[in-house]
Amino acid sequence: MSYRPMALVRNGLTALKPPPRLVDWSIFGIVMFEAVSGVASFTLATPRGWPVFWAHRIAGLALIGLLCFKLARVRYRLIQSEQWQASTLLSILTITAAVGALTTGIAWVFGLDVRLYYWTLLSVHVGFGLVLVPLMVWHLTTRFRLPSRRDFDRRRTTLRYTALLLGGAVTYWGQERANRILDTHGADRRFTGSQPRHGHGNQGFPVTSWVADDPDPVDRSDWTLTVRGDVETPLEYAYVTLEHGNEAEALLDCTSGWYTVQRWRGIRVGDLLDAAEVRDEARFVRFVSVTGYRWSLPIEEARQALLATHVGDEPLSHGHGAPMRLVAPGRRGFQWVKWIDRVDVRRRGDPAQWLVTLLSGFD
Ligand SMILES: Nc1nc2c(c(=O)[nH]1)N[C@H]1C(S)=C(S)[C@@H](COP(=O)(O)O)O[C@H]1N2
Ligand SMILES: [Mo]
Repeated sequence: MSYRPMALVRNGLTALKPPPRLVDWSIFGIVMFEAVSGVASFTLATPRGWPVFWAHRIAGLALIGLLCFKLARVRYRLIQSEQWQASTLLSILTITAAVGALTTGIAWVFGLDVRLYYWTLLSVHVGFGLVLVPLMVWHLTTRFRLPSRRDFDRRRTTLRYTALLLGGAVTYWGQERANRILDTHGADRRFTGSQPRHGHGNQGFPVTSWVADDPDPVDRSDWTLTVRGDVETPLEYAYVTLEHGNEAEALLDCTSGWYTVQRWRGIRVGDLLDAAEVRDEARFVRFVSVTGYRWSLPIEEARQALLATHVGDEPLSHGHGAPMRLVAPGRRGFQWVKWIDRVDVRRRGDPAQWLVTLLSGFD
């Protein structure tokens, strides 16, 4: 043991390093955790969901430590071309996806707001994550080894993982401190990671589609809103009868990484349901776009939602969902269905809606 500072750091790191197989399995475990928490985070819009975002960030930073151990171990296999095998390419792709996901994630926390083509850095981060998962599974199957009993010294293993996660937590805390001290855009992020868009009305925030939905403009004079399903009185409204309604301020938080607070105007879903005389057995309200894109809310929540015709005193533009779009406070942007022409009152939820939001717009 030497007492020169570098040697101390090196010895400290070596003491933290779990056995190789455990490193491999931990990397796999964290990547899976990141995938699951990342996907789950897309459905969270209220501050209650913050632990998921924090866990995702801390685990991601802890992953850096594990990747360093791993890369230190396999570096010769990667840099000496005599040692290359078919699986080396897979390893390199896997590393690239992991490093891509980590760097874009970290840059996003610092508030870097560049676009690649038209994707935000956060969307690129998600993209890297989505390719990383199958690569990781494939990579693991080419060199499959279970960890052995010997790999688990209980005290040491606990200590090492505590240190790794604490390291991740402290690093994330440091990142947030740095954001505030340097006053980066990262400091304005919501707990979801979304950055603010401060304008008002149609021009105040971007037009976004979840995947590929992109209908032709809907002619207001041709358009009607239908309310049907588990109701005593199915209804059909023309646009002019819906124009004057309630106002509400609500926050739209898109999973591509921005949010906006706007004043919306339209008709309260609760009023529509009362007019249609909902039957007792009704449990869900499904909002359906002219494109087929749709989302359902539990009926009590739906009552509080708004079917907006206006934003910031302007009639909705086509891109923002004219003639009518859902304003669902407490829900993520992809659930705020645009170009709505039908409201279905139902007894059941609609699991297929998940798939439809992804596929709608593809022919
Ligand atoms: N019909 C339909 N509604 C949709 C979408 C879509 O692709 N199709 N995208 C959703 C997503 S992902 C978001 S963030 C918001 C964006 O609303 P905006 O374009 O008015 O900003 O609309 C939602 N409503
Ligand atoms: Mo979105």
